[in-house]
Amino acid sequence: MKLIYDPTSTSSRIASFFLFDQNVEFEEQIISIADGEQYTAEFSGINANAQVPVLVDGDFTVAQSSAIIRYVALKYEMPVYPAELQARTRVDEAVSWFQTNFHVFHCVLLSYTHILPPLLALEAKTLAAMRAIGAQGSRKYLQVLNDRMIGDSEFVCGSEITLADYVGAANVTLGAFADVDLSAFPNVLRWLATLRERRGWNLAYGDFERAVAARQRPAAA
Ligand SMILES: N[C@@H](CCC(=O)N[C@@H](CS)C(=O)NCC(=O)O)C(=O)O
Repeated sequence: MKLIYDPTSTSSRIASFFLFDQNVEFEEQIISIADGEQYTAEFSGINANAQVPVLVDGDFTVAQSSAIIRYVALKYEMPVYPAELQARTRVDEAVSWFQTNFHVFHCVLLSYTHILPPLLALEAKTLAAMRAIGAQGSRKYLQVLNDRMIGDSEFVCGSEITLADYVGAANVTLGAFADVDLSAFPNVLRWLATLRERRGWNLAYGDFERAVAARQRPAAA
């Protein structure tokens, strides 16, 4: 099994954190989206969207980070995707929520407007409006995550880690690029601290955390 990905990509970190953390044996093929390596004929042949991550398992290829981790969890019958119908549906519900409700506001409108060149090139007024709408939605959904989804639990769907935590971690941490302050969401902070202690964290998030730290380092006088 091979994962084609870029450690600087949010969607890639969903798949890489999951695979490293769950100790799945896989080959890594790293491509640089900043250098446009997703547009080669070879890669576009694998994923017509020209996006990472992609998983290759023999003759089978699958894109979409949440489909990738679901495929691997089902292939190996992992408890991170519970077999029991209602527990499984809770995980599906949370994954879908992170990738739609949460992602649009917290990631696209709020965070990507601080880092993606095509968005940074927009008029200042447009950019400010997008960030403001994003910030409002981000606060609303962080409150839901804090109070209703994590609550007193250790993970998003209860006392055991599930696919939803791997999806959630990548989405929530992206807010660092927009200086999102999580101090009003103590359950979210506790959950992230738990995830940071896991074996797969540094392997998947090392480059990301260094990029965030470099961005926050004060400029030399
Ligand atoms: N919904 C997809 C999103 C994939 C995606 O947007 N990947 C981005 C990096 S996070 C990418 O490859 N961008 C390069 C491009 O669009 O040129 C998933 O979850 O895998």
